[in-house]
Amino acid sequence: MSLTYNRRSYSDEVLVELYKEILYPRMIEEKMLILLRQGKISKWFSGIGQEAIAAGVSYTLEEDEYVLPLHRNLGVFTGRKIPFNQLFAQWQGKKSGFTKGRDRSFHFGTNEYHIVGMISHLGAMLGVADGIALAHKLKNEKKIALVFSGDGGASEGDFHEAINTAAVWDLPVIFLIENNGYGLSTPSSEQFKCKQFIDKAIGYGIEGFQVDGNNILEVHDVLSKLSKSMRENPRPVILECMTFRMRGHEEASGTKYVPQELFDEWGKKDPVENYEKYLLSINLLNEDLIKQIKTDFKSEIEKGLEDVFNQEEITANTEEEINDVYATYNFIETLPETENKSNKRFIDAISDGLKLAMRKHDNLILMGQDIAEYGGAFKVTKGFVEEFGKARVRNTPLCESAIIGAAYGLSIKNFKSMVEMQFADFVSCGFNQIVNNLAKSHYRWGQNADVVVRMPTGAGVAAGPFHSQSNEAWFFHTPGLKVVYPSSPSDAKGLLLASFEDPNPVMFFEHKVLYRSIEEEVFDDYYTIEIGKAKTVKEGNEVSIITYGSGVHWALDYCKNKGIDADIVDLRTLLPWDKTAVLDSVKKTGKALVLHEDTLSGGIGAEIAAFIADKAFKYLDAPVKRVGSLDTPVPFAKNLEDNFLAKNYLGKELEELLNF
Ligand SMILES: Cc1ncc(C[n+]2csc(CCOP(=O)(O)OP(=O)(O)O)c2C)c(N)n1
Repeated sequence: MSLTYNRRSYSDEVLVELYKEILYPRMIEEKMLILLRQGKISKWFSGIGQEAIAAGVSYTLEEDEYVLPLHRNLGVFTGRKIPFNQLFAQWQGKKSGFTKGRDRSFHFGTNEYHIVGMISHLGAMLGVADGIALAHKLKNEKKIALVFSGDGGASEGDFHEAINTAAVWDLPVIFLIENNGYGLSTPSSEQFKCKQFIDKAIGYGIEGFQVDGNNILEVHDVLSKLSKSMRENPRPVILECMTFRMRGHEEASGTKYVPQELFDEWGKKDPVENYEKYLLSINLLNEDLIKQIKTDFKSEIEKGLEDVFNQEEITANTEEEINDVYATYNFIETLPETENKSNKRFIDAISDGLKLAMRKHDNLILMGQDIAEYGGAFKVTKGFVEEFGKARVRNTPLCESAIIGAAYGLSIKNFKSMVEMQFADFVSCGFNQIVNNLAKSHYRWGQNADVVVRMPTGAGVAAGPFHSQSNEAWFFHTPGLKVVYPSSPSDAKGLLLASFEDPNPVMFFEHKVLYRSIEEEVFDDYYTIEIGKAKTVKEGNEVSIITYGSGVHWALDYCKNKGIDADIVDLRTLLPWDKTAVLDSVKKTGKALVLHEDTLSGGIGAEIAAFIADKAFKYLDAPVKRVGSLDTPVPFAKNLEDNFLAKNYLGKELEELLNF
C-alpha cells in the first residue's frame, strides 16, 4: 500500500460504501476500454486513477446540491445513482439518453440528479456554479455548489472571473481543481508558473486547501468539513486535488509524451487498489465479498449494455429538432389596465419597463457594472436599489463572461435575470456564454436560460470603434437566442416586458442615439408586445423599406422629406423575424430595400434580401436592394462617422430602386 489511510470515526458501513463508489466507475471504464477496442463505442475520456475525487464529491455533497463535473468525472454520475443504462444510452447517442442524441459523452445536465454537465469549452461552467450558489444564497437555502476544473482549464479567463466574483459575493462554491499534471499533452510546467493552485486563493482573498486526490478518505474528509462550514457561512474555496491521469487525454490520443517514471510512481498510488488493500487489511473486505460486489456491478453493466445495444438507432424528426431549440412559451398579450399615458423618452420607457418587470417577477435579478447606486452608465437603473435592494440590483465586478454564466446558473434554479452590458461592444467578452451556454442549453438538455441581456448599441455618438458597434448579426446567426431591437419608446417598454416573460434567452438591443433623442406618449401601466412581430410604421405603395432601430427613423425622415410613398416595416424582432410581414409588404409594393446601421457584408439584410428573392421573386419589379454602413470599423471623428453610416447611402440607393 503506498497510500496511508486514516479511518477517523468512519463507520464500517461508510468505509465499504466508499469502496463501492470508487470501484463502480473503474469497472465501467474498464468495460468501455474493451468496447472501444471492439469498435462498439466511438470515443472515451478516461478518469482512471482519478476516481477518488469524483466519487468523494458525490458521496459527500447533499443530493440536491449541484455538481458541475468534467469529462473525467464518471464517479459524479454513478455516485448520484444515475442508472447505467441511461448513462450508456447518452454516450451512444440514443434517444433515451439525456440529450436525445444531440450531444455526446458527459455533455449533459439533469436537474433530477442535480448535475450540470460541461460544454466542450473548458472554464465555461465555472461562472454557472456562481449563479447556482447565488440562488442558494438569495433563498437562504444553506446549500453549496461544486464545480470542477482541470489544471489546464484553470488557465482560461473564466477561472479568474468566476472565482473573483464568488469571492466578492461570498458565494458558497467549491472550485475543485483536479491537478493531474497535464492538459491534453501540455505538462504543468508549460501551463502555469505558480507552485500550486492553493497559492492563488490568497490573491482572491479566499481559503485554499490541498488534498491527496487519490485518497478517498482524505477527499471525503476535507469535502465534508468544507461543505458543512460553507453551508453555514457561505463563501468560496479553492480545493486542489493532487492526482494523475493514467491514460491519454482520450483513448485515441495516446500517452507517448508522459515519462514512464510518472506512470510507475502514480501507478503505485492507484486509488482503487490501495483502498481495497486497506479495507482488506482492516478486515472490512475479504476476497469473497470483493467478488460478490464485483459480480453485482458486472451484471448491472452487462444488463445496461444489452438494453442500450438493443435500442434502435435514433431517427431524425426535423419538427422535433426545430421545436426543441426554444423552451415552449405561449405569449398572451397583456394590455395596459388604464389609458393613462405620459411622455417618455426611449430611455425612460426602458427604465419604466424594467421597474415594472422587477415588481411583477420577484425572482428577477439585475446584474451589471455600476448598475446599483450609480444607476448604470446610462442611468437606466437609477433609483432601483432604493426600491428593490442590493440583493436584486447587483453591481458586478468587471467580468462579462462570469456574470452571463451566473445568469444561466440562476435560471437553472428558476430565477430570471437581466445582465446589462455597459456597452453592446463589451458583449464580445461574454460571447462564449451566450452562444454556447445560453443559446444551446434547451436544445441540448431541455434547460431553458431565462436571461435578458440588455445591450446599449450603435453609432452616431462619436464614440469610436469600441463604443459604437452594431453586433446583432453575431447573435442572429445563433439558434436558440431571441434578438429584439425596438425603435420607439412604446415598443421598447412592451417588448422588454415581453422579454422578461419569455423563458428563452433574449438579446435586447437599445440604440444609444434613440435613448434621449426620441420621445412619445407611452402607457404607464404594464403591457406586453409580442416578440417576433414586425410593425408597419408607415403605409405606402411605391416601395417597401424593411429596417429596424435607427434605420426606422432614417427611412421615415427621408421619405417624409422627399414625399416618397414607402411602406416602412419595422422588424422590431430580428430573431425570429417576421417573414409574413415582410412578404406582405413586398407583394404589395413590388420593390424592396433592406436598411440597417450594421455594416453591409454579412449583415441581417443579406438574409432578408435572399429570403425575398427566393419567396417573392415573381412579385418583384426590381432587384432587392441592401443598404448598410461601410465595411469598416466604426470611426471616431464625426465626419468619418457620418460617412460610415448607412444613412448616408440611403437616398442614392432608394432613388435608384425607385427609378429602376
Ligand atoms: C476553451 C477550450 N480550449 C481547448 C479545448 C481542447 N481541450 C480539451 S481537453 C484539453 C486539456 C484539458 O486539460 P485539463 O484542464 O488539465 O483537464 P484534464 O483533461 O487534464 O482533466 C484541451 C486543451 C477545450 N475543450 N476548450
